[in-house]
Amino acid sequence: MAEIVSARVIITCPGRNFVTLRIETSDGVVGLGDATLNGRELAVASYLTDHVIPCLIGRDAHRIEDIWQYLYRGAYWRRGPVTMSSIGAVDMALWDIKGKVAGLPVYQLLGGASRDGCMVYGHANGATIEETIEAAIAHVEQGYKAVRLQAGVPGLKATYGVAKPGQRYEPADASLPTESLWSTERYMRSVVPLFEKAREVLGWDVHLLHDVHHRLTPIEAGRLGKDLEPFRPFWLEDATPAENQAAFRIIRQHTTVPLAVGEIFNTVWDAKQLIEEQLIDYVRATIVHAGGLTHVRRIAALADLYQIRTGCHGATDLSPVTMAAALHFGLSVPNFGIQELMPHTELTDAVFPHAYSYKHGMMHPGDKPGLGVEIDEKLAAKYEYKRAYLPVARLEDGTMFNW
Ligand code: CS2
Ligand code: MG
Repeated sequence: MAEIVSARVIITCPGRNFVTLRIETSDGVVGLGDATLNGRELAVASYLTDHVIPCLIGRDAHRIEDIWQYLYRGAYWRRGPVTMSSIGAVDMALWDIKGKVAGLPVYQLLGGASRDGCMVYGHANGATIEETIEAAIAHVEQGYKAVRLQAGVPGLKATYGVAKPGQRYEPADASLPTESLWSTERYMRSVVPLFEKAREVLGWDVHLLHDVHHRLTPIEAGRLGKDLEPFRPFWLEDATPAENQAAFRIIRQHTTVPLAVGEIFNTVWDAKQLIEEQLIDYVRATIVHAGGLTHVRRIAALADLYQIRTGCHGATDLSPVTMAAALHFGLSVPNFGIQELMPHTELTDAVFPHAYSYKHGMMHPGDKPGLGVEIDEKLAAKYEYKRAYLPVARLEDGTMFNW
């Protein structure tokens, strides 16, 4: 038995907020879990500190599945991003502990490596098509085999996925939500020229991805997909809001462009119909927000029955602890598709020293026991939480819209 004797939440803001759960056993083994929910961090911190941690003390850290079921069924109020990010953090920390006790990297506990490394995609973005293509060329020169293209939309002041001039992309940009304007018409006119130019300059040996970020109706998404078919996108992401899973039937009727969805999913129920009706090609649910390794493995196993692959979310608002867990999962899961990589800042990497590494367009979690990531608490303590919100979006007539 590895009795849980203490657990606490560490909140730090080395340029952006991260919430980390630290669990310690009676043998002094420490496990870490990411609990970061961009823009709602303190809700998860409180859910863990005030409602979960009291129930963990005295339990056997090795009973990962039982603790998962206890926290899911025992909550009564199931699902949702706050609950499932909290369960995800506990789950990651317990797998970290189990690996450390076994002296094995977590991927070995998940069935061992199914591949030599995890193919990743980077973010190429710019205010114009030219800037975006330049950023894509830079990624290809760094060895990336896959690049996501996001360009500014002519006539719009700001666009999701596009960094402010001279800054890294960080969507949580203000202590109250900033408001951005959206125009589907302007956007729809801008994507085909971007892909046309990209294929002309980059050729066909690099995978090109694009994130629609929940902005289109199903029929608009079908039209965009059809327009992009000649440029063979690797995927069109979040083409339409996915609460209505059946809406993807409309997109499927109009285009063969592969569809990816799910970075905001938090349980398999969010994707069940999409998977069973094969309405998507990649599922993006990730370790922190979808209940940890224990649950994301279940989502991937269901997806595998329908030849759907993983494409885990990997933005900078997921901490290096999630990146580590996602790479252990990605190295082992049979239906791995691709892993998103938005490199963290050097400061974040200093707060979270880790064993994972990038080489020639692939990443590997490393072979340190557990998840292979630590937290430098002394350094973390220097960076106090700073409230930050994701933007909101309105149409040009003022109507609230999807950000
Ligand atoms: C984006 C994210 O990486 C992506 O695919 O959708 O950057 C997303 O906007 C942020 O994670 C929101 O916090
Ligand atoms: Mg996205």
